[in-house]
Amino acid sequence: MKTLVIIPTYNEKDNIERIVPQVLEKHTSIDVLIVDDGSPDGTGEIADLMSEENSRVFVIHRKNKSGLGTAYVAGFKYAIQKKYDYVFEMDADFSHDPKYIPGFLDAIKEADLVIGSRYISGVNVINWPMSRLLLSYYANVYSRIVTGLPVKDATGGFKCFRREVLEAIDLDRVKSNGYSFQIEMSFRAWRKGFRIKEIPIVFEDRRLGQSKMSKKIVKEAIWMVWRLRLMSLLGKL
Ligand SMILES: Nc1nc2c(ncn2[C@@H]2O[C@H](COP(=O)(O)OP(=O)(O)OP(=O)(O)O)[C@@H](O)[C@H]2O)c(=O)[nH]1
Ligand SMILES: [Mg+2]
Repeated sequence: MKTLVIIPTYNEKDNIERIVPQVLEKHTSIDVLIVDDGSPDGTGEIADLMSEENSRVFVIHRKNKSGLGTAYVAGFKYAIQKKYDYVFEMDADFSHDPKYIPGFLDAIKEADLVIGSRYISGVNVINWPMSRLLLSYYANVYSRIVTGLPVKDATGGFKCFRREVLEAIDLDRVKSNGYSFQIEMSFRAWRKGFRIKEIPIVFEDRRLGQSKMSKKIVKEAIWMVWRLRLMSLLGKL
């Protein structure tokens, strides 16, 4: 089974060089695709060097910082075109520990989408300020109430899709770009009847590099869940 791990990057020079080998060593069937948005810190050049040295590393360059959602959509289209069987979403900043990858690959045998969840056995988040944790936790409660999506960690971004799920979703209609991108992808998969499974992960806050979290991302999520509910009711998803 061919697997692609998509890692979007913006200013991750301290992380990218370390995370990619850790992903590749998990299985010989795994390739990595870095989607870099012209990082001023040179992440894109580092990615190119890694790609030159390793035939399992690929890079997509986009000129400007255009958000996580569209970065993943570009990666998904690449994965579909190259016929990867399993496609991961993963952050570059070590909040998503590559050690969980084998667990995802095991779980995907019985599911179509596997989500690494911080909130299925208590709260598994390390080093987040309480305010950020509460925001994330209640964002999940809110999104579950509004959309009905039966997932405990709908904003989590450590995921593995079967290619069929990505093929079934009209990627050009995926509108959100921040955290709500995660909700939107899972919601669309769920409404199409795909099997979603959550596995527990421990999420650790980044040690290196800067957070790209913003008020805009939170605001987007607040109305996006209503949009999803409405579109689904109208059969326009
Ligand atoms: N290509 C691309 N990658 C992005 C963009 N925004 C964030 N990323 C990457 O997406 C991943 C998650 O972003 P983070 O900055 O860690 O955002 P977060 O996890 O919500 O917040 P922190 O962990 O607190 O920093 C990281 O690998 C980022 O480098 C973007 O606009 N374009
Ligand atoms: Mg992060």
